Amino acid sequence: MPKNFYVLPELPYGYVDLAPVMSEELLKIHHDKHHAAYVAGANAILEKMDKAHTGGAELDPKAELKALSFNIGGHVLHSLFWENLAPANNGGGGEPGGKLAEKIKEDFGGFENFKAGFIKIAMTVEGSGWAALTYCLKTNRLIPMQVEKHNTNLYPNFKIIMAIDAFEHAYYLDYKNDKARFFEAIWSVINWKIVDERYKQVASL
Ligand code: MN3
Repeated sequence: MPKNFYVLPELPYGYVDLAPVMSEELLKIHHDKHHAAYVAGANAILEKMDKAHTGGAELDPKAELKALSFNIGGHVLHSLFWENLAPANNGGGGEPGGKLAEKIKEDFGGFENFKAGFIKIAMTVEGSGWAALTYCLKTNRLIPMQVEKHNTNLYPNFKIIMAIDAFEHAYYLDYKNDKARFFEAIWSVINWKIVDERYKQVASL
C-alpha cells in the first residue's frame, strides 16, 4: 500500500445546521481553519519524517514528535467531535438510548448525573483541552478523560466514545468568556446514536 496523508473530513451536516449552538461563522472557522491546520501540520511533519528516515532531512525528534502528536491528536479528536454532533431535532440532543443508556444508569445513576459531572469535567479543563468519555474493557467502566491540549492525559488504547472540544476556539466567537453557556448548550446537538454505536463497538456488545 502506498503511503498517504491525513485528509480533512467533510462535516456530516451543513455549516448552518448546528446554530444557534454553534454559529455558521464559528463552525466554519473551527472546521476549515483550526481542524484543517492540524491536518496540514501533521502532514508537513510526516513528509519531513519520510525524508529524515531515508537520510534526506534532519529531524528534531523532541520538538517534532511533540508537534506531530499535537496535530494528529487534534485531527483525531476533531473527527470524533464532528461525528458525535448532529443538528438539534435531527439526530442531535435528547438522551442516550439503548445499551449506552443502561450503562450510564448503572455507572452514574442516570443521565442527569452524568451530564452534570461531564459539564464539570469540561469546565475545569485547564487552558486548552477536551472532555472525553472512554470505556475501559478491563474494568467495565465508562471513564471520563480530560485531555490536555490534544494528548497529555490520554489513557493509551482506551477508545473515546464521545468528545467535547474545550479549546477557546470552540466557543469564543459565539459565547465570549461564558463557556458555561456553551457546555450547557452543546447537549442539544450531541448525536447519541453515534455515541451508543461507538460504545457497543468498544464494549463488543
Ligand atoms: Mn477545536
